[in-house]
Amino acid sequence: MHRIGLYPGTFDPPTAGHIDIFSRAAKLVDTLIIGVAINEAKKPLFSLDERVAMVEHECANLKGTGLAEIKILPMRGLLMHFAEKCNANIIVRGLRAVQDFEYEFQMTAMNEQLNPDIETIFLMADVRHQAVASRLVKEIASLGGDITPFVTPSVKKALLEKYKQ
Ligand code: COD
Repeated sequence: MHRIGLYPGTFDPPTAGHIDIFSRAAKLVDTLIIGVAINEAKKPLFSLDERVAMVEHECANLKGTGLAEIKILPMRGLLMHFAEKCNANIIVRGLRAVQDFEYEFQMTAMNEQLNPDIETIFLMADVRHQAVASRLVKEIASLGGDITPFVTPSVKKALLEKYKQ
């Protein structure tokens, strides 16, 4: 069976935690689709196009490694409709601390009822990246703190430019 994994997220911006999950997921599937959600509800700092471009950049060295084929796509509408359109058979999510569990549990249980043939799997990042969250990275950057440990130099530059405006 050709395993097509869909890792959906807001990636506002992609962090060391997301990148860790990209490479773990790429070892498990034949094709990894990273679905960058429009997610108006979260009022993203970066536009959809900016986030797709950032994820493309963060995945550049995963491409051509002989692991999964990697595709980065903008995602609008319902996750499960998008997953069906992509022929995904696996949804990949990351788990950080206990507080993620409630949200992920509810989302998975409801998605499961929308399409029971698509399995959701959860991956944990390396211990150094487990606590990293886009929301806190933005908060630290906006208050002039050093975000070097949490994002790559190009995401750091993009964040600093946003907060300079
Ligand atoms: N370590 C491990 N995992 C991490 C880390 C880390 N440090 N940081 C983030 N993650 C994981 C998150 O837990 C999540 O699983 C994934 O990476 C993406 O995180 P975010 O924050 O970028 O993205 P989310 O959680 O905002 O994405 C939510 C969706 C956009 C996927 C969701 O809202 C959605 O499906 N929207 C479409 C509409 C829909 O279908 N709604 C019904 C849902 S039941």
